[in-house]
Amino acid sequence: IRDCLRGRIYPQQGNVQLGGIKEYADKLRNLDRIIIVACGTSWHAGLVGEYLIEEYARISVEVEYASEFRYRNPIITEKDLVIAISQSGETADTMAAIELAKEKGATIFGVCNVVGASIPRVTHAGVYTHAGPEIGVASTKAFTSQVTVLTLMAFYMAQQRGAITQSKLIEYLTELDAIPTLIEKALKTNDKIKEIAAKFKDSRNCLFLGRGSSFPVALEGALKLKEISYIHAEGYPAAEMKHGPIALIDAEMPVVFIATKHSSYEKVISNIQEVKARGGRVIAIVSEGDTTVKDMADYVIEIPQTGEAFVPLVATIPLQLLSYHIAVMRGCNVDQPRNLAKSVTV
Ligand code: F1P
Repeated sequence: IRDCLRGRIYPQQGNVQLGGIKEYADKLRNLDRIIIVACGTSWHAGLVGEYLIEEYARISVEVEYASEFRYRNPIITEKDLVIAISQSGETADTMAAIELAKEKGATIFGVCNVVGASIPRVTHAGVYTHAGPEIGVASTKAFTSQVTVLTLMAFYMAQQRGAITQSKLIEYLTELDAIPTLIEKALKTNDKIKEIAAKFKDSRNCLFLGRGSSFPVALEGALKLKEISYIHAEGYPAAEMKHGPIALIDAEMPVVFIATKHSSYEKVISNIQEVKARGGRVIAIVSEGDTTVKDMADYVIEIPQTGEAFVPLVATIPLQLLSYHIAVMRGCNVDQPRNLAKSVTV
């Protein structure tokens, strides 16, 4: 994230510098709709992007699985902006989605990690995440870097469209600059997470719940657990629990909540109570100093306080660590999970 931010923001001036897309400032000012296409973890980053862009820049966003989008007949016009997100920059489904959107005249931005990869070569403009090479197959730092870039893009668009005051922007950018330090703090929960992992390593299923931009974080937490430990896991918006997943809850079903102190905090607390009333075991990611959830949940992991826009960046860290420790305890190869390829090029 530090590499991602370096040289890109100047909080004193309140100016978001995104070199790769600045020639498109006019287009961004007059845009009605953005379509984000991506696969896997990158798709989850796209969902975070949707929350942020709609919240701050007030542009309507659709987030599509590239693997599905490419085979249907979506409505795309030359007025649309398509943002393609890919760590490797080689994912065949994302490439095909770009080609389809390009044929219909849309402008394409890329958010990729690998400089000179196939996707950045076919986009009109874009931003590199500069996350360095990812050793493992499952995306980790790629996700946080993609979310960082999308956060900057949301602020850039908000600034271009006059949807944010200059003083608010400076406040947000200053906060964003402090995120790497907060993540270092969040990493200190490692030993505690290892203890929690030991309790849940033999689970057969796991549910991840969050609201707002913590919903994609829940999806990503579930995907990481599936990918590297082969435990069946589902991510849901916490509000959706009562529409189905609640039927699954019993003492054998760990439920991981992202329950930080933000706008939906009270509602998440009600969801935790609903799970506890059905005998479920709760692991909650909470804001530092929280005592309310601590009294309800079986285990809490405290992360530093952040503004709402930055929760996905910090709350993801303990979830990645949880999956990592569970996978190691189950004897799984975390770098090379079975059946998974780093770049899915077919
Ligand atoms: C997309 C992705 C990854 C996943 C795995 C398979 O890759 O689904 O999110 O962890 O490596 O590919 P990319 O387009 O972001 O490179």
